[in-house]
Order: sequence, then structure tokens, then C-alpha cells
Amino acid sequence: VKKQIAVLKDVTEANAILAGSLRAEFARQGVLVLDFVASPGAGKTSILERSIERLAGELRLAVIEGDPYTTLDADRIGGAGVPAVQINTGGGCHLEAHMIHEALGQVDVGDVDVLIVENVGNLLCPAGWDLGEDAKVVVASLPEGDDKPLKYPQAFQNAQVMLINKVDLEPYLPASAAVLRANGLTVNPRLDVFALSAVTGEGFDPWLDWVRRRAAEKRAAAHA
Ligand SMILES: Nc1nc2c(ncn2[C@@H]2O[C@H](COP(=O)(O)OP(=O)(O)O)[C@@H](O)[C@H]2O)c(=O)[nH]1
Ligand SMILES: [Mg+2]
Ligand SMILES: [Zn+2]
Repeated sequence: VKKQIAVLKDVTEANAILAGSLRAEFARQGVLVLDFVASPGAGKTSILERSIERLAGELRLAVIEGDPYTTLDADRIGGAGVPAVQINTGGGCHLEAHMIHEALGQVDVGDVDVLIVENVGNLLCPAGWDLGEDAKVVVASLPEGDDKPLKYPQAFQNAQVMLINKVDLEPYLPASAAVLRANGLTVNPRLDVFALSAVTGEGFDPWLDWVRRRAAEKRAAAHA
């Protein structure tokens, strides 16, 4: 048991070192990097598709899609007209920094303002792996229930943004967006919270303004 713990520590240390060098490279290039974390079906890809549609022509975007086996999400993003690199984890439950490093062989971050990573659908371990991102964005959708921040606190503690998705369904569900927001803020009072619907498009403006502001800050810091 001791030996296994030692190995795991080495792996996470190696990940932290590589994530640090990715972060330095992203800072040098002035590219904002967001890591989307959520359970399967929360609406990560749908939010990306609509965000891309709204930001196209304004910001240069690229997406890295982490998926256990398929290219379905990368195909959706490619269909939205943005370069999408697929990482198949072969059943692995989270992305690691070395996978991002490899994917960067296929994206020229010098030509990108915002790089979005869609992590493997899982509210547990993706939260614990640094990918060199500026922020983790946790998506929690109302049909999952409004108690998820309390049950999976790490995903919310390690995020800077919480997107409450599928607010269009609120009239049909016992879950409450207000309760979900309050539970998120209980676990992490520093969260920026935006409630939206990837189907109707409601609530996207404040979220997209957050992306615009952070992208501009990142670019300005690189040029300073
Ligand atoms: N009603 C509703 N359905 C949504 C919304 N966002 C996503 N969905 C649906 O939820 C399902 C999962 O969405 P997807 O984007 O693939 O989730 P992901 O697994 O987190 O990437 C799909 O059937 C979407 O059409 C939303 O805001 N409202
Ligand atoms: Mg997806
Ligand atoms: Zn995992």
C-alpha cells in the first residue's frame, strides 16, 4: 500500500510540474484556458456550441475534447466551425496535463484567444488534475438536482465559475436554481455563478462577458 501511494504522489507531482510549464506557455501566448468539468449530460458540449456561435468573429477559439472513447463531441464542435482536437482517454475518467501537452501538437495556441477543454464527464477526479488552465468551469444542470455541490464539493471548490444549466426546465422540476446557486456558494463563496440554458440561450450574456473580460486581461498581461 505504501508503495502505491508513493507512485500516485509521483504521478500527481509530475502532472503539477507539466501543468506549471503549460500555464507559463499559455501566459506567454496570452491565451485564456478554461477547463469544463461536469457530470455526463450536464450540457458541457451544448454550452460550448452556443458560446462558440455567439463569440465567433470576435474571439479566436479552439477546443480540446476529452472523451472516453468517441469523437462525437469533437464532431459537434468541428461542426460549429472551430478547431477541435480529440483526446480519447481509452476509458480513463479524467484528463491529465500530458494529454493537453500532446493535443497542443495539433493546435497553434499562438493563433488562439480562448482554448476550451471539455473534460471527461465526471464530477469527481477531473477537479483534482491541474491542466495549466486559468479556471475550471463547473457545469451543474437542474435535472441532476440542486444538492450536487454538497455531494461533490471538490468540483465546486476547485472551480472559479459555476454554470447552472437547463434553467428552461425549472418549471417542470423539483430542483431550484436559487438553491443550487446557494449550495455552490456555500461550498465555494468565491464562485462566479451564471444561470443559463443552452437550449433557449437565456442567461448567456453575463457568462460571455466574463469570457470576454478574462480573455482581454490575459492578452493584456502577455503584452505588458
Ligand atoms: N432542456 C435543456 N436541455 C439541454 C440543455 N443543455 C443541454 N441539453 C441537453 O442535454 C443533453 C446532454 O447535453 P450535452 O451538451 O451533450 O452534455 P455533456 O455530456 O455535458 O457534454 C442533450 O440532449 C442536450 O440537448 C439546456 O439548457 N436545456
Ligand atoms: Mg460533451
Ligand atoms: Zn479520473
